[in-house]
Amino acid sequence: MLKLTRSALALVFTILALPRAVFAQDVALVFEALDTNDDGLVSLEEARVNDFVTESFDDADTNGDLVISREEFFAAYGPE
Ligand SMILES: [Ca+2]
Ligand SMILES: [Ca+2]
Repeated sequence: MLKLTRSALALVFTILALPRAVFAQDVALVFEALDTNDDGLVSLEEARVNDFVTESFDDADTNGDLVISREEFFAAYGPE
């Protein structure tokens, strides 16, 4: 069980470590991977696994409610 969890985490980490350009192409996938509790929002706690999102969290959270909604996430990280 622990072993399975570890490989699942490793997979998610690989997805989340994608460079910025690739990140934009798979933004929906990254959002799903970050939203570990599936509430449709990425909290600062959930964002912590990705340095890029953590660093830009305040900019992405445009309404300042300390979570990034799907709309905010796509606006911040999606393709132009
Ligand atoms: Ca969440
Ligand atoms: Ca927000």
